[in-house]
Amino acid sequence: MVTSALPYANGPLHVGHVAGAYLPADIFVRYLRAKGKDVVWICGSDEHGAAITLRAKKEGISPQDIVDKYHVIIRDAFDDFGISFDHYGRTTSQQHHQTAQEFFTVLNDKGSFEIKTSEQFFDEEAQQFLADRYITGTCPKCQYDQAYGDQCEKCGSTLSPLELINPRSTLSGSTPVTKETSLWYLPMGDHEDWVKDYLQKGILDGVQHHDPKAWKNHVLGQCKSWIDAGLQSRAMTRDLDWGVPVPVEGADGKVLYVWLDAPIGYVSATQEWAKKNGKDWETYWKDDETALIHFIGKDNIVFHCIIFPILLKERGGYILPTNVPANEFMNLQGDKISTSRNWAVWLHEYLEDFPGRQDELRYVLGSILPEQKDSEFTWGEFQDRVNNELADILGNFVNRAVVLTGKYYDGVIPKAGHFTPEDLQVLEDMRSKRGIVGKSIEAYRFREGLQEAMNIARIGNKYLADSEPWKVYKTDPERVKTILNICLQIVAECTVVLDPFLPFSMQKIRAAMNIGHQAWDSTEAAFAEGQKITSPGILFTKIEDEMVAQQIEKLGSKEVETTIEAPKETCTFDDFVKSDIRVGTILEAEQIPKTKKLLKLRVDIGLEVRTIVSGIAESYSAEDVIGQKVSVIINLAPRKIKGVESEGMILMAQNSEGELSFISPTKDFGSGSTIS
Ligand code: B3M
Ligand code: ZN
Repeated sequence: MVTSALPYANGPLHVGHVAGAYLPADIFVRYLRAKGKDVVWICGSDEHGAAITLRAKKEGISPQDIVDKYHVIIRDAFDDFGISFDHYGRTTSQQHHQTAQEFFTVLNDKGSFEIKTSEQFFDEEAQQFLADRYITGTCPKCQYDQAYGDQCEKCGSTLSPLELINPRSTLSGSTPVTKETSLWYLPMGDHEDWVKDYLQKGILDGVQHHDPKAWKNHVLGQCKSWIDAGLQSRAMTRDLDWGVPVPVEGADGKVLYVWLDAPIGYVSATQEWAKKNGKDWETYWKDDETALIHFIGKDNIVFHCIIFPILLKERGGYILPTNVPANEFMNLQGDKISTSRNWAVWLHEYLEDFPGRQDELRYVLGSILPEQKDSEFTWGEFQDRVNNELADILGNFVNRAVVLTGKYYDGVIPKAGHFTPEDLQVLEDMRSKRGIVGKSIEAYRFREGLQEAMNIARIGNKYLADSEPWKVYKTDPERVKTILNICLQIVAECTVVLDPFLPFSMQKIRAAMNIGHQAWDSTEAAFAEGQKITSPGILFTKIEDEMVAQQIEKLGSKEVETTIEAPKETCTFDDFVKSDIRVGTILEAEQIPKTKKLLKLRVDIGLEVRTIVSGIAESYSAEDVIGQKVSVIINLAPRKIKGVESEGMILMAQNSEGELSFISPTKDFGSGSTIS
């Protein structure tokens, strides 16, 4: 039973997502299928939670419209990219709601939750309780000032809203009040002992469940620091109107916490798959012989390694994860991937810009997967790897082997004659790779596996160069039959061992060579001598400099989504006209020592010249502002800032990135002109 994290249906997928939880799982599952394992791979859209409702608010459409839109975009991009899920579900499906509610009911009836009434943050303007991404504030652990109510994205700490310093509503920007409500808590502390044994020793219910050494260090490390801090009770319900309703009488207006409902999505999607395929879903979730493997990104680790296992064990009868091979993050072209800055390579856009070239991206991402630490994608490396490795090594080798067979033998695979010791060595080297690659894949070392699989093409290339059939043909045509037979065996071997990584190109080769999809453990010959083959055509064309330049150009350039600040409370006209705002001209400016932001300005406001301290130095340097026309409030009471008496305030426009801009008349108006 293999799962990949359910992406939030609140935006399209980028290469970071792909490299985190999807491409590695696809390689793994394609391999298991070739091994003949009974494997099912499940994913789907995560359609609940604040990620969805906040996005809906931003786009000005309903949450249902948001998930309908992105579910299709995400599903189709996966499909197009060859991500071969057995089933891609969604958490708004009826099956899911039913399964999630039943799961909750069983736990609730068993007394697995503690129902507690307590004060929670509430936004009076929006009339809504605030949790998760609805509330931000300063992280108590690292002081980052944009931490969310459930998690600090800077230091990775998992938080509760009440821990935030300086909490603010993300809906209205206002400081929340507290209001009483009841929540269902999972008392995770009660489970600490067995969770420790399970994660640290791999022991569950007194028996060896898995080998903890097979888990990645960074995964166990994150779990350990969570457990060492003491497992806190965590609320499993939310007072919201979008989500799976809490199936308890009197719990109107309450839904399941998205991190309770989403992982159950793996189960409900398996049920949907089973129904469609005449299978029994319980084989995959309740049979001790089944290994459950979760592919995720590193921000989802504690949910899959601690919280979901507690829920599964409490529910009873379910198996627990055998491994959670989480990946770290992939950066892009020297910076963090960022949706809001459009610093991303979007999967659906790649597929449009590079039609039919899925394997190129699969190859490059597969070579740089962030398996043990963060990694980085650059378009330059993309070009290098496609041109120097895929095209020059793999593509070139396959092409030469097939073309020479066409030229000398009319496309009929020649019969091998006598094998030299070198021939036998090459065949042995080639055959040894299957086992090596298989071991790497089973250990979740996909980069290493891909590298080893590509070595088969390297062996082939070298063999061709060393044996020079184009020269030998003139003197010993019989010998060339053996050489090309061996080359074609190497090509056929590629179609098995590279298939999990490069399924599109391997399929093309198999079709051209008229060979089937061989099982991983098969020792039968891949083809019969005398069989006719055709050319698969050019497998990989080179990436031109211009294409690289275009892609780099595109980064960060599209209309950037802005976070528009919520409107302030209404104020009266009379209040407003009390402000006396004038056009001023900056005459002098100097940075205030030991400050980053402050400039001391002398500003001509027509009536007189004033000293004004202004926090603009991160956007403007002192030299730049001399002579600048600005807007000044001149009737504020004077204020001492860093020992300087400030006699007014410059009005500035500020964008969502925090950058400042002067506001000045677009005609040449003199100092002292009024603004109203
Ligand atoms: N949707 C979180 C994420 O995209 C979440 C994963 C759910 S897996 C059950 O980071
Ligand atoms: Zn933090």
